[in-house]
Amino acid sequence: MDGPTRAATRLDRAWATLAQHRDRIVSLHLRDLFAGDPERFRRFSLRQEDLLFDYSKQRVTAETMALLHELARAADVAGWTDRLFSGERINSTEDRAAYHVALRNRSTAPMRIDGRDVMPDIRAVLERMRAFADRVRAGEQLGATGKPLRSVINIGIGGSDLGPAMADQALGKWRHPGLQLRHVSNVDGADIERALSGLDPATTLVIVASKTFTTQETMTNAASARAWLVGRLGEAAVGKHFVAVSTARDAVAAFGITRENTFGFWDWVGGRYSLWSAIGLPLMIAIGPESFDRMLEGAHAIDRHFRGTSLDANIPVAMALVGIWNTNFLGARAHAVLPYDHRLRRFPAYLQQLEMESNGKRIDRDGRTVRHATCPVVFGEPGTNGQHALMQLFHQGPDPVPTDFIAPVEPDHELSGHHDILLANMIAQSQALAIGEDEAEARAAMLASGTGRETADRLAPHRAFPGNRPSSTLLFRRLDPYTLGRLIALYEHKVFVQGVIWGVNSFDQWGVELGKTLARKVLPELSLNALPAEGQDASTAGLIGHIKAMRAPAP
Ligand code: G6Q
Repeated sequence: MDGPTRAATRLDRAWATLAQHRDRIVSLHLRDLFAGDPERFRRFSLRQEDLLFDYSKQRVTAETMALLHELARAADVAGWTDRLFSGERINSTEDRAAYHVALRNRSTAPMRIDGRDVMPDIRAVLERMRAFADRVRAGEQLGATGKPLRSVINIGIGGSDLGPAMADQALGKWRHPGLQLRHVSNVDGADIERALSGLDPATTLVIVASKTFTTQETMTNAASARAWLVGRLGEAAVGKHFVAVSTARDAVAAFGITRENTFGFWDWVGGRYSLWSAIGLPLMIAIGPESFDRMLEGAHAIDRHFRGTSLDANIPVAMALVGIWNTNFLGARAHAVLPYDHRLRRFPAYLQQLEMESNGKRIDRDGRTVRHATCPVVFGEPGTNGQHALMQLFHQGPDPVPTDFIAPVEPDHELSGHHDILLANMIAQSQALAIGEDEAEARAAMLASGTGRETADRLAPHRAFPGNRPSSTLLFRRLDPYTLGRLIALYEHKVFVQGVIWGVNSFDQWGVELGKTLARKVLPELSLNALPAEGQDASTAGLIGHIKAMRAPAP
């Protein structure tokens, strides 16, 4: 047998062994697992500095984890991790490296792509970002009329928006008090209208963040912002009020943004992995270069943990493997992320892109259809809000929704009472999901509180909680830039490991292309003067026709 065939056989065997194991333990209830092992929390929780990952409420045994580790070995997670960290072109469909780990490399080690160390370029851009951010923060970056720039609008979408927007909200406490930062992503004019409203163009800095500088939404919003500024301050003001973050220098220059105001990055930085690059500029302006550095350090600490820790103590590996177990062996098709920290309320949306754009694939790296499920639907809401909305389905719906609970042990506010209530609720939710309450217990509780027997019998099935619903809990001391960096990097590496095991390229996103092409065709057909749409399916033609009919002036 040659090497690749041997590896494929080993992988097939690992999947098959796990399936047999699942059949043997699928009837075990988390109640029994906890009752049978007082040490379960210790056995199934991992630590990195003050960060705790508790996966004891996952439906796994020691044997499950051992078999999942064998799956990771059979899929060559270690080899792929080496390729990730050595700048190989692992994004095979775009023939690029995926080298976000270099962006936050805080060591003196070189990081090479094709033999060339990229660290000097990374450090040079970071230095320019720091100098610019410091000037804005100090009120030394002046607009066309000589006033300091005090409002910053970041225009970008997808990877050029979600990271800075999420992190800005998460780290509001670190934000410069004299600056306001707004984020615009949607091509819906309501978004930019809201962002510009009430702003004085003379004190506004617009950051156009687009790797390609061709994205329709971003360029449309940038043009509107430009028109808004030029209308009030004149064409010559553009150079003082617009900054670009992009890899496309020529397109940036054509827009009228100077080289001095352009912050570059590289094709090996994927959009959804780009917060660590110049895409983080609005965040750096808001929280300051030192806090931004702390975020990079946090991510780097997780890079070291991921790379240097054995499979059985490795948090991103454990996150990935329990996700694979839930998706591929227990049949879960959704995954919820519930931050019990209101500042992290955009974190689920951020992870939605990270996970679903990376691993929402059905074709493997070799162009074949995958034989197993890949990325589940990822969604979430902050706790405790979610408890009063979507969690009904988690507790009593027919299908389990594996859940990640995330919380800081210490709050960053002085209000008494709140934080313990928050944490108590989070712990109670994971307990209710895991342990549940059967019909007999529900009936007994009703009888004890004075409900009549007939009513108790009738309501017992409605009030029972089956339990055995898996969740993990991530706890850390405080939410600060360092820890936010760690959290993001944990999920990045989780996604990476899952992509390796599912055999997909986690770093392309061809799924967004067809819609873009079709939108270009539909756009002119919406014009009132356009002839009725030809070659469109009946629904598309019908919708276009309906919009035009509603817009047509009354006869
Ligand atoms: C992310 C994707 C995508 C991208 C946006 C914006 O990984 O590549 O979300 O970030 O489409 O692209 P531009 O930065 O080129 O405008």
